[in-house]
Amino acid sequence: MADLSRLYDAVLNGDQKASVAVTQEALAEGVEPLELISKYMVPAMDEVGRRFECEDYFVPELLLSARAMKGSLQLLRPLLAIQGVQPAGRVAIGTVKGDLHDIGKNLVASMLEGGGFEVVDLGADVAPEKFIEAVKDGSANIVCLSALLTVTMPAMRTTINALKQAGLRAQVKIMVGGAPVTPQYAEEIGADGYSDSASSAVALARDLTGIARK
Ligand code: B12
Repeated sequence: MADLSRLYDAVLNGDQKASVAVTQEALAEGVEPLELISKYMVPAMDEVGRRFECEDYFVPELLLSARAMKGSLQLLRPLLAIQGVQPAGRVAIGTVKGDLHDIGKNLVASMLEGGGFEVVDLGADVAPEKFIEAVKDGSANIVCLSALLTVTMPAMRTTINALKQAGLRAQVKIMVGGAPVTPQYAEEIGADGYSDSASSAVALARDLTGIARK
């Protein structure tokens, strides 16, 4: 049986080779992808954040940990998607302008795909106009906004206001999330919903689109 604490250590130490190897081993042994993400990878990133805060880690360490996390997620992402389900809705997702953090956003995108939603991933540092275009082009009925920095949270409000000004607000549900975002903030900026994790994001998207929870 693979020692899964090695996955935690690999992400914490920014060792992509090790994180990919343990992920492969664990999958071969039938460990659930979600267990790897929620019990080992996300807690490791939380610890990375704590170390960064007390200046034990600096930006290069953050980058290495992010790279290790992404290496494993690349293997897990396809497994989070389930087959043969009618699209439950179309989602346009992105990290807001000025913000480069995309790990949480990618996780939410994968989980929504796994939950049967069609997802258009606009990437990170996404200007409001790009969300508007995506809603117009692909008639997304859900827009998901992610922000990890307190200084980029206001870009969520700007994006929502831009959708209003473009006359598109009524046709989409808007979900927001990211570590510094709170339910109160979501309400204040006029979003339809907030969730603090990728798995609860699926339940929220289902609630907002009127699809019964599974
Ligand atoms: C990795 C990382 C980086 C990497 C990002 C790599 C990448 N490709 O994403 C790099 C090195 C680039 C980086 C840069 C910076 N970072 Co940084 N970073 C982090 C770190 C350690 C982890 C973030 C992460 O990936 N978490 C794991 C994921 C899974 O969690 P998550 O993003 O919160 O997502 C979950 C939920 O929030 C939710 N969710 C997320 N989005 C959405 C969206 C919707 C719609 C919903 C419903 C849910 C949802 O679901 C997700 C999955 O469960 C955090 C610390 C932390 N613990 O958060 C700091 C942190 C976010 N960074 C910080 C800072 C200060 C910076 C820099 C300014 C550093 C610098 N001096 O240059 C730059 C800013 C660059 C920029 N313009 O964006 C601060 C932010 C402080 C603040 N409150 O503003 C933090 C909190 C570190 C700290 N403790 O000080 N960073």
